[in-house]
Amino acid sequence: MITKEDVIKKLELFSTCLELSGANIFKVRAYHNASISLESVQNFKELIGERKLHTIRGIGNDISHQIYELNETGNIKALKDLKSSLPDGLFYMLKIEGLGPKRVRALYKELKIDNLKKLKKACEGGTLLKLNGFGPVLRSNILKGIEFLEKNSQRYTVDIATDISEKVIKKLKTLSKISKIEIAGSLRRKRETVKDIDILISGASPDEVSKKISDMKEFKEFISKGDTKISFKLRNGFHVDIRIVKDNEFVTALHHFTGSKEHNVQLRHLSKEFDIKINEYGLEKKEKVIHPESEEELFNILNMEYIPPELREGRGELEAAKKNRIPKLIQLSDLKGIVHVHTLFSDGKNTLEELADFVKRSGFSYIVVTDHSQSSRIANGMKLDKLHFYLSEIDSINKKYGEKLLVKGIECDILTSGELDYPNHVLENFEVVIGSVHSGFSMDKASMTKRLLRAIDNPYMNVLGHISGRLLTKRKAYDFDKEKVFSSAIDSGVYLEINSNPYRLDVDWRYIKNLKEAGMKFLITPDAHSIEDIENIKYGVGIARKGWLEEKDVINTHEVYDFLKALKGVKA
Ligand code: DGT
Ligand code: CA
Ligand code: ZN
Repeated sequence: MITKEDVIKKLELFSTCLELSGANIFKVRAYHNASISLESVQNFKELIGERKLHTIRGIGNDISHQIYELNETGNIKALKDLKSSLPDGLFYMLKIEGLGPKRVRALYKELKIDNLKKLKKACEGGTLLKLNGFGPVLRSNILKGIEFLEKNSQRYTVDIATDISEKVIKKLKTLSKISKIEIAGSLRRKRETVKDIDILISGASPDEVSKKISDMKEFKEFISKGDTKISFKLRNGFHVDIRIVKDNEFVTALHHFTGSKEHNVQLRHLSKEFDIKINEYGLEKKEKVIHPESEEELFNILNMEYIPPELREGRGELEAAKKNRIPKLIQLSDLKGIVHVHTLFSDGKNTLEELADFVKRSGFSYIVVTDHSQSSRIANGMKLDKLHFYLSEIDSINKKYGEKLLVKGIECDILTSGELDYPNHVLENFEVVIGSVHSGFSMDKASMTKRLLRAIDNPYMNVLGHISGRLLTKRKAYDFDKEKVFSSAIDSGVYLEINSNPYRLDVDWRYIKNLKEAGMKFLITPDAHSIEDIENIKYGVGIARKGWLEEKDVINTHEVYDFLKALKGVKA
């Protein structure tokens, strides 16, 4: 059965399409209002089951029948037809901050602009300014938005890349005469987004292997087919680069194609001290070629300890490895608790019971449940009258199992004023309070900084959630004074979330190492809306590793009571 959130999204899309097509404004509003009405409906499942959606104020006969159609067929035909009558480019234009359906409609109707390219031209050429309501500030914001989309739309989030790479590798493994096969490039380094998938293969005779891959029916659109390099495009547009080398070249090639480019350049420079030339085929010393058996050996030859791929970004890892100061990086198995999980109490898909049952079956020992607070309307945030039930349910489940499987948490909105979404006497009832920004993203830097600082001052907030608000490949981070906010958080004992949602992976790993050195502690969380989502923490662990974190830097590596103690430590 379809969820309420799915219906809300579809109705909003319907309203947007109507507005883009220039439909009657009352009709546009009818769909928008219907979606708003649905947000506060508690018994959606019953109403749709009994075909009584029309009893909800704001949902008329037409719309309720379209929702039944959606539920039964997975589609609304009228919406499908309407959407396909509109140029795709309009929907890309909508991704730009400041451009809603009304403005996109005006651009389309008045200036015949229906894609980003034409929009950019109109901004640069000045025709945009002729349009009513389009001034220089908006123009500059639109240009920034286009630039962001151009830079990021060709990159993929790491979850999609991981899934695809696993499928491709599975197929490649069916070929004979392959000795080794490994992911390289940014995906092996656990970057937050990737441009393509790099795969390295070795075999006794690379050209035979290459020939076989070129003949594989599964990979359709080949871009190039060489003896050592094959590139192709998958049906979904994804690029895959495969390199095929001789068996004894595998280690140096793997190191080379893992990168990063900066790391490689620095290592090559350093190897000159040893009179060694390093490239993908081997290490060359006085005309003699050495073929290390492992990456460990490769680094050892250059008088260094092994550097895990995540650290190979050219940000001080070589110096550390020379001094044997590469940290013992955190691993997935170090995590004891799963923090930041939503349930049916707000916009999650599972019940508290199901989570408790999951903890019992999994290798983890507790879950910190953190449903949304009241202002998160779209996420079905909990009104005050619901909280008592939420909290007592958690207690009674723990009692039933005779152990603390579930911890009482909340993901509390940080309002635009910087106040939290519940008063302190309510916040007091939670064991973990994650403060998150879910609205008002377009604030200027100074106001956003003030907002975050005020939230950090709240005595009950323990954790800053997805601190930058970015949605990788989709939405830019908002700006705030990192120095001020992070140092205030450290001083106040507010810890930082590493959110493992593949679209967030927020806080950015580039800040983590310095923050750790300044005394910050972290939590690696899945921000899960279902039990399946919990698996995403592997991506957060990758980010933590990129930030040089060890087990002791991450507090959900503690068992539950020590975790709560660590969390409350400074604040108390
Ligand atoms: P991406 O694809 O943008 O997500 O990032 P990478 O790091 O996977 O970059 P990619 O696919 O262009 O190249 C894979 C690796 O090959 C890269 O990490 C290092 C190596 N590589 C590529 N181009 C160069 C280069 O010009 N110089 C050096 N030293 N190494 C390179
Ligand atoms: Ca790559
Ligand atoms: Zn959130």
